[in-house]
Amino acid sequence: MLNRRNFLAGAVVVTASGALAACSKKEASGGGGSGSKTITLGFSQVGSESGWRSANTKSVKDAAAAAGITLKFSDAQQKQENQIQAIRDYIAQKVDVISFSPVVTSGWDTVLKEAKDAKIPVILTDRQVDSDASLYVTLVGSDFELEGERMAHQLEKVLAASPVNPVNIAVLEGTTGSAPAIERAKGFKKVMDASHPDWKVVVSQTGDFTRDGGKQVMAAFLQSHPEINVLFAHNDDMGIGAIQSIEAAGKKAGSDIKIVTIDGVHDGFVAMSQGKINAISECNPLLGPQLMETIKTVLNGGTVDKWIKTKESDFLADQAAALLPKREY
Ligand code: GYE
Repeated sequence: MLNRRNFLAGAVVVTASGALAACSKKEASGGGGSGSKTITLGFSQVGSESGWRSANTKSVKDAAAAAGITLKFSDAQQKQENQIQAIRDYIAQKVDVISFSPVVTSGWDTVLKEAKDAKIPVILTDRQVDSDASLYVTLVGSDFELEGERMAHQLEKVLAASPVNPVNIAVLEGTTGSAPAIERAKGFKKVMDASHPDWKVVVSQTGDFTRDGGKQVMAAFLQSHPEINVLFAHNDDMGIGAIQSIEAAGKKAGSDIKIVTIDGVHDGFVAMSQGKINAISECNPLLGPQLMETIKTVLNGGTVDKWIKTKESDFLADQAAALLPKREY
């Protein structure tokens, strides 16, 4: 139950007519049967900022190969201008479909219109944009606001087992302007406002989703706010970086400062099994198979939901050691 991995089968909504079309229209079927045309996908990745991203990149590459889809892949190094350039290159190359994980939510209208004018469908993956929804087909990715809410509920459990008073929270935010940073903060605040007037966010700043960012920013937090006793990091990597600074400051991660993070990557689970991270809310990076299935459905004229969500679980430290060997990323 806790480690559900069966979402891939259930989450893509393919209508009956879409499924039939997928059987009859050979030209977009991929996989190289006689007379079939292989699908070419242009994919612009955010970067390689975290363990989550490495697992996501591997999932996309593996799933494209398994689906017989030709993948043109580019890494934007967390820069929007690089993503816009990559998308323009894919349009010029007349790929069949474009997919990208937008580094930030805003600023995509022009390039998305260019793709639409070129009649190339765009499928967002992982992160949302704030553009008009007519400019993309669907988003395959997680509900980040819900992740923020789930994280707050995990913190409730951590504090119930080991109370602190007052609750002085530091937040390491993800990339400024990115959907996960905006939505996770929103979800967490929603639960705080509704149920925890005693929780106080004493400091909150971006660590750009990187381990080094988490380390540097936490070191500064500890200087300016020695009263911190809880850390909410928007991803595992920043939490792991922060642990280094917490230990360097002579404090105990997981007890002097409770730590809750989002993602559930291997290294996050290792830190949780050592009691240094108290709870993790999972964000599943294995979006590749769902993305390829969605691409085939769309190119074959099928119907998909506007948002194909990922199912995820929550974990507490005492579960980590047993679950670690079974983790897929
Ligand atoms: O949580 C973080 C990564 O967009 C869900 O990006 C993704 C986030 C993930 O850098 O580790």
